[in-house]
Amino acid sequence: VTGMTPPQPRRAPGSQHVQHLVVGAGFGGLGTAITLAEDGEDDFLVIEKGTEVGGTWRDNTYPGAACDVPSPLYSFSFAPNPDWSMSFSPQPEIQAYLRRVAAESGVLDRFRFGTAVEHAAWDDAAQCWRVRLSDGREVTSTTLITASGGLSEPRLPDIDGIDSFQGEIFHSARWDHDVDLAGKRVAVIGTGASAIQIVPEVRKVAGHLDVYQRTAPYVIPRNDRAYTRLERLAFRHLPVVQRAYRTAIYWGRETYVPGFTRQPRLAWPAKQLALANIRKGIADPELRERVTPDFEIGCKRILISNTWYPALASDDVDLVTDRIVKVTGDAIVTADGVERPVDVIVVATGFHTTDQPIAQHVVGREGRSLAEVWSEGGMAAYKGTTVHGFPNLFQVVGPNTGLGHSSMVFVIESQLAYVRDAIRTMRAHDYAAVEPRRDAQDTWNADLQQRMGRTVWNRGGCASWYLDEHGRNTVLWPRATFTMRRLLSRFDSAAYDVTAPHPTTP
Ligand code: N01
Repeated sequence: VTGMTPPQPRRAPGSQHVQHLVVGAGFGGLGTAITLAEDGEDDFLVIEKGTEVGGTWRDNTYPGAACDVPSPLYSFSFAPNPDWSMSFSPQPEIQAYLRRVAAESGVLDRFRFGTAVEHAAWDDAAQCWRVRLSDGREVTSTTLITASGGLSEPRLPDIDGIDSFQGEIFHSARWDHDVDLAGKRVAVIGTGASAIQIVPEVRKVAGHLDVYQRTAPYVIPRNDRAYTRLERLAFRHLPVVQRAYRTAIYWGRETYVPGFTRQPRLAWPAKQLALANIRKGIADPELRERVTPDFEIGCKRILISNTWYPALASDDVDLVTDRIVKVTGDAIVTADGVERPVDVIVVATGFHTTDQPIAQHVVGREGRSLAEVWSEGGMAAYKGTTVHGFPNLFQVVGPNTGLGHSSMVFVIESQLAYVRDAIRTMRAHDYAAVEPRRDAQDTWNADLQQRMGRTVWNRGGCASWYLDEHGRNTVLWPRATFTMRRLLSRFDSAAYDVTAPHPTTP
């Protein structure tokens, strides 16, 4: 027999069945859709709560939004982008790229925008996912492929009185472009990757800017430049040139960064670069001291900017390092008792990372949600992609697949190789369901966590969004990315319980 036997679920009247239901239309969801179509797996539906493709690159439109991964690494390998203008791409170019790839791939007719997955439960009798959408419809599917993003749900700070603020307030990933910042007193809370891009831009228009720093980050120079006309011509007409850039950057990063996460002495040059960046950007010794990090470099994401320190050093910007104790109707109050009036608060406080919101909505074979299962020991999956107790669930950018040093597009393509081989295997052997065995998943995670213990992320003396409440790093991949690619190159059925189709329809 060849071909997954189509399940014959009990359906609600008017419900639709598809072979594959994909959640999310960012790099992950779009890549999944294109891959499925390429394999002739045309019976799929992509559910996206936003109004178009793009994911994080659609949502993050704040001033200065740009990628901190070099452009040549930031496209699908099957769709290089000849249009990059800079060595680090601004957000509008990435969003334009994703729109173009989506339009040219011919898959958009299977995307349902403006719709969210409210509930997805595995029906063990019918061997399918039963999914309720926000538009009230029910869809059943053989596989559920979540590509809802690791950095998609804003994390709002729990600050006393913040709800009583009478001015404008919004998260960095939900920028309110209707708010005119010209001449206003603006506060930016946070000093992560988003804030360091926002502050230098907002400073140019705001009347005054207060930057609230809880932890000083390491910031190294951003070696950004516009590509020359010759380079751009080459990208367009000689794709091999961009491929060569891509290979050189990839291997340059791969040979240095994964090693330095485990060997502090290898991090020394990066630390010197960051400290020199402070000296170059800030003359005042007192301010220099306040922006100097007190943990090992690499423990948190290393940021890149040439404009962050000069912005902090400028007269119209104050760096506030006293803890925020409350927000009033028109001011922010810090632990030293100072009350700073403010018209607009930009909350650049990051995302829900170790508590993925999609996990609350996905319910497995035993009637428990992913969130419930993960609340016991933290996020865990097999090969970052499949989860014991959740048959035919595939997660693109699942637990421990994040990178601090290279491109998530590489990770996504590695995972897609695994997912497509899983689907081929299911078809070839007529499996109705595949589910990683608990022992395989446990062994995989024990190895990951053992490796993690040796990295700067766990022992570098910082609190970061990589660590969950148990202090486990369930976000990052602790090995070289080519190792990930190799380990995900084939679907390993031996690690799975497989189910033959039910002979009769329930
Ligand atoms: O978020 P973050 P982000 N009171 O979590 C502070 C990617 N990204 O949006 O360090 C006061 O890093 C918090 O302080 P602390 C990239 O992977 C990529 O900036 O926890 N402060 C921190 O300073 C990145 O790592 C690009 O002590 C509070 C900040 O808010 C990830 O997104 C661009 C607080 C949050 O920093 C997230 O970056 C932008 C509170 N209650 C982002 N709560 C690219 O260029 C939090 N903070 C590709």
